[in-house]
Amino acid sequence: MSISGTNMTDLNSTLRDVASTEGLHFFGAASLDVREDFQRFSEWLRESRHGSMAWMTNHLEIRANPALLLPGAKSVLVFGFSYSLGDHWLRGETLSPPKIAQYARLADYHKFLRAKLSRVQKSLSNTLGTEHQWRITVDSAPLLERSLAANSGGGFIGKNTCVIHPKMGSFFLLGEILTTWSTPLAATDTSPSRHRPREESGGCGTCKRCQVHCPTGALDEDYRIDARKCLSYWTIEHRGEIPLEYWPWIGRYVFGCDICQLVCPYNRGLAPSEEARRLERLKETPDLIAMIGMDEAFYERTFGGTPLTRAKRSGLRRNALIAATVNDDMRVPPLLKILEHDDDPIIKLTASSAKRYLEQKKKN
Ligand code: B12
Ligand code: SF4
Ligand code: SF4
Repeated sequence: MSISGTNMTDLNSTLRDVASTEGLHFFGAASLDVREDFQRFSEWLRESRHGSMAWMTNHLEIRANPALLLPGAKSVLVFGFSYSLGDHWLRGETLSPPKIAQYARLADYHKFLRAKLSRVQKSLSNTLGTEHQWRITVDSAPLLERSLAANSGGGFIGKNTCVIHPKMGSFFLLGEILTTWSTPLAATDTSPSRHRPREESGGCGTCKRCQVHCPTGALDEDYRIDARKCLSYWTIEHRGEIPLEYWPWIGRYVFGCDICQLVCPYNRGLAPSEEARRLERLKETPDLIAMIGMDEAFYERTFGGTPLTRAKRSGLRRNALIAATVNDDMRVPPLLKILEHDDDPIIKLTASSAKRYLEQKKKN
């Protein structure tokens, strides 16, 4: 078969080489038809499962029809970037001291993954000529990325709602290239499998480990999440106070949460990805008291260029204050007197709640 004089087998292998050099473990192509999943998404919004993420209700017409993002778009190329740093779930794990989710310990994927996809796209343009239009998105447009990934053959959607590749597990990030090219590319793995698949073809079967281990009951229905109960939502996306019922778990995960993936059999024995190690920025959780008291300079120096900036300085100080409080850090009580007069209203409120939390704990 030939497209603009290009042999498809050659194109697939060129793309495979470029993707592999970039540390992208998978690519596949899909049509832009996500109507069925858009119905699921609309239902999810109707039930207010998005909590305070009001931005999720914007641009619904694009989520329903991704072709609106690029005039004449016919298909999408989906890429997966494996980011495992080798975290594992140990039986009876306490996860103390407080952890940061694996993806967030790397440089900000919105930037490095976009740069990788940009190089891939250039190589495609070089091969195919200039007749096609392209648009790169990495969690930057209102797309149903998991649906597109599953449609491209990049994996299946698990009961924890993540896209899981049968051989690579679920610790990968997604990026897309929308194109006016009606691509006939086949789904392709670009790197050798890093562990033995549980099932060649994937699927959850009767497993429910993620639902059983989610500490807050956020995976209350198969393949559906209630973000309002998810630690990742509270520590990353939510602006404002965090209800006390979630505090004990923020003492385990101060930013994001990986529990429903760490317990998944598809991630068992997953080795760290070399490219992820290269992009690692935070090797350990910074001292919580230093985080609570951090000024702009400390914040920029420590978290600048990482996904943690999504929570802003205020959100990170709030999370650190909660984690230090529930972990009985002796430095917290004297600090609360100062924090109750902090310039940031969220810190003021969290400090008052921390005081109540500690008083209550003393009584019990
Ligand atoms: C909002 C959001 C969140 C929210 C809500 C999570 C959620 N599950 O919806 C919060 C803040 C909680 C969150 C957390 C995390 N997120 Co997030 N998040 C997003 C975002 C921006 C939108 C997701 C969305 O539309 N949710 C609404 C629900 C309804 O959609 P959905 O879960 O994608 O479900 C679709 C399919 O599952 C399908 N579907 C629904 N029901 C059913 C039923 C069946 C039977 C089937 C077959 C399909 C199906 O239809 C749905 C609509 O398309 C995407 C980026 C993007 N633009 O897609 C990243 C994204 C999903 N997040 C990602 C990551 C890495 C995470 C975290 C791991 C980060 C962390 N360590 O803390 C956690 C994982 C928590 C979890 N179990 O999902 C990655 C996931 C990669 C992957 N391998 O799946 C994405 C794709 C970002 C990226 N570009 O890589 N996230
Ligand atoms: S990320 Fe954590 S809190 Fe959220 S669904 Fe998974 S296990 Fe539950
Ligand atoms: S833990 Fe089990 S049920 Fe959950 S996503 Fe993994 S295989 Fe599916």
